[in-house]
Amino acid sequence: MIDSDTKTLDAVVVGTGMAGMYMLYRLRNKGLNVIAVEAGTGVGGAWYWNRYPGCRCDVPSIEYSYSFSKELEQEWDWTEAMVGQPELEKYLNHVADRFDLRKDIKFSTRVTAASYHEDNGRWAVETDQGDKYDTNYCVMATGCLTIPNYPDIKNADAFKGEVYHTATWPKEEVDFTGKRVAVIGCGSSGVQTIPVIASKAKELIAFQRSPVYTFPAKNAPMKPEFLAQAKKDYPEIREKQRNCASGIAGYSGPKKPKVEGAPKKRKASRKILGLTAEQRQAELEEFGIGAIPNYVDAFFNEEANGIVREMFDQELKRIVKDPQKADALSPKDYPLHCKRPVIDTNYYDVFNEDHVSIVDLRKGGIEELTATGLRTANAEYEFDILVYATGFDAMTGGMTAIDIRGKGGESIKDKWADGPTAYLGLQVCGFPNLFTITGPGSPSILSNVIVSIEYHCEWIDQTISYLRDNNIKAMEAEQSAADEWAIHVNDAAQGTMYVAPTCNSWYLGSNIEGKKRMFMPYLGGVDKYDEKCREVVANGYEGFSLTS
Ligand code: N01
Repeated sequence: MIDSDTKTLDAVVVGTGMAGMYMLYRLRNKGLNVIAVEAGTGVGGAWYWNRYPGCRCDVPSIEYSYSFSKELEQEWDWTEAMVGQPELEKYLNHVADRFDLRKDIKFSTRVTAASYHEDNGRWAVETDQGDKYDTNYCVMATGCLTIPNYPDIKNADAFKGEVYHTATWPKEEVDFTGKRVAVIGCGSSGVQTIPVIASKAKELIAFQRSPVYTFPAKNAPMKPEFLAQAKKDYPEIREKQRNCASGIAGYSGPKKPKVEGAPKKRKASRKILGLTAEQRQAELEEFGIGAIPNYVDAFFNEEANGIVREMFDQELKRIVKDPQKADALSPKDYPLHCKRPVIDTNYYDVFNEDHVSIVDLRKGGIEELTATGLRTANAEYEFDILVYATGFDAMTGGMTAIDIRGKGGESIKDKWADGPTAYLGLQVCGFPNLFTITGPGSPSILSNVIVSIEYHCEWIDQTISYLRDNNIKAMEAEQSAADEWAIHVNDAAQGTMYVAPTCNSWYLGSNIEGKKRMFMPYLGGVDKYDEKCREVVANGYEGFSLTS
């Protein structure tokens, strides 16, 4: 029974990051009655919430942009090779205005519950603002990195100073001038924010549990002639993005004509095994620390990984002058490529400054927060501002934070208690007509995520057309297909450093206590994944059950 306050819709899109915005655009264009619900006051998702100082994209902006509108591609001018959060947020606001998306977005509203009604194949969706929607389709555009992880530290509320999390940074500027600042966490967010905060603060202490492998970003202002050429070359760039594993075309400008007799530009080797110690040293000196993540054999081979780690350590010791700090920053406990390699601007250099110190929590963890700071097993520290850069309940957090109930009232939390399975990362068995954009089991964050997002939105759009055209009431992933796909996703990661026994990462869910260890994203590549999805459709939505 639907009460009179309930709004009847064709589709509800949850979240308006890059995925939700494009999904809304597509579904509305096909004439569906659709609403997008957004917890923030603006669009942008990750690029709305993560507004911490130094936040920046690590994919070239030419490639980290929507491809669906040729006009948009031509009219938007990026100012840097890899732009920061403010420019990305501006771009996404421009997209929202240009395509008039805001009129169908309910801002400052969080979806709290969604339950499936088996009798009519529809979803009942509720929000924290008291909205009720009765809808045919639910599209979860809740993102892979959405729910902040607050570590479980004793007396967490004891600290009396200002407290921030990089993933929920306030819009108002935080003034670090003359302040003593503590940052807990040294992953991508910590690495980006530490040098920027340190440039203002009187003192900065980084509390680090796992050092990262980080490489120079080499960001630079956008050259107008490069941008102009990229705009001309967009059709080829997009084509290449969709037909390679990473979703990154690696665009570097127009191909230069070959000059007869010109010396060949030297490149670092593809593999480290097979090079003599002298050759490795020569490569390190010629190409620098930035060449290290490109030795492909280090992805799979422990010996190769060991060699590149030694090279990394050697460079680290050269850059960071204080041997104790260099030792603390050395990621000796786990292989390169287990976690997402970070790219940075001045991260190691900032530790050469006297007012920046590092606390190696491997030698004694945080025991508790105090009114004035925190205490580790070894010492007590005082500071004015505490910044958590402790990451996310990744891949699943955005979904499990909502009380989603499918057939028989089963909750998504229970369904995923033994690890998240979603057929192709698009649908969960027992949750008909609910789609997940970049869900677990899809390339998602192991690819240029906007390429994967656009692909998913288009697939869902076309699938909904198919369901409507064929009077299909409910579409649901079959458990056997989801299980088989989960095995394939797991197999694709085997033999890589992502699943090495010493590896703990958010890809595996092992940054969250109690979360089942399981490699969640699909490593097979964007191209192979697209091929599989197309095959599934060509075979009449093989692996999905369709009920009229
Ligand atoms: O989060 P993380 P993030 N005590 O999980 C530490 C994307 N991103 O926000 O490794 C002490 O990587 C934790 O330690 P450990 C990108 O995909 C992209 O930095 O669990 N420390 C780790 O050091 C990235 O991979 C961009 O041992 C604790 C840190 O907190 C993803 O987001 C920029 C702790 C968390 O690192 C997540 O990055 C930013 C505790 N109790 C983010 N608990 C770019 O585009 C956790 N930690 C460049």
